[in-house]
Amino acid sequence: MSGGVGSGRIAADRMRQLLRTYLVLGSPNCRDHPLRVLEAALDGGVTLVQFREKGPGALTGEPLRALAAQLLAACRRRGVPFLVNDDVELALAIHADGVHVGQEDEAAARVRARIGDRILGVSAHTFAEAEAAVRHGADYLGIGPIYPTASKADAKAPQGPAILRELRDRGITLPLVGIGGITVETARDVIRAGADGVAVISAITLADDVRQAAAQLYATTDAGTSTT
Ligand code: FQP
Ligand code: MG
Repeated sequence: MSGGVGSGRIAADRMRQLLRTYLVLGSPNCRDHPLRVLEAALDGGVTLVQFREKGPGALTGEPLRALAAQLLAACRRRGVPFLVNDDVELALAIHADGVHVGQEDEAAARVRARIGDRILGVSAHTFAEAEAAVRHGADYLGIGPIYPTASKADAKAPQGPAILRELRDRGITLPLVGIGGITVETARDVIRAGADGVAVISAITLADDVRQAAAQLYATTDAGTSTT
């Protein structure tokens, strides 16, 4: 796992593997207790987890911290790294494996200085944002929204998988994960366009069978076995 004393920044190849099936979740996204949803998703094979407590009824204060610690512990039991969205303070308090920040959050370079070698993910919507995030010390970029999404109230216009191809063509080699409205039906297209993996909320958290949904996404995102 990243961030151990003296272990240095995560290697790009390891980061690519972790991005394969990336679950983003918080209590507003879950019909069941988030811990139960997370456990089922881990059973299904998710490779990385981001705690994103946003939306109607989002927890704050001590209940927020307690849930984060509980979800982190579940990930630790399975050896799956656990990142915190936006909240660097919370990430440091619970000793999370990293942080994900967007363009309107604390500046990436500042977050890098605060978190040391922990994993830093940065959202980018354009080549200019991607290029800047690379310079500011991101370990991976979250690119989206690829498709329309209901999970983020202030989401920008969907860009389609073509944005990933554009970033690759223009020389971005950092690990990339697509996010926004991705389903088991479209995950393959996102990988083919140049992503190392897919990040999803509802495709897993709102599935009738969470474990199966995670397993299907994992099976679909194997970058090495494309047959088309
Ligand atoms: N990509 C990823 C992931 N996670 C995210 N949370 C975002 C993009 C979006 O700050 P941001 O980040 O634009 O919005 P919010 O804080 O509401 O999520 F890493 F998973 F690809
Ligand atoms: Mg954010």
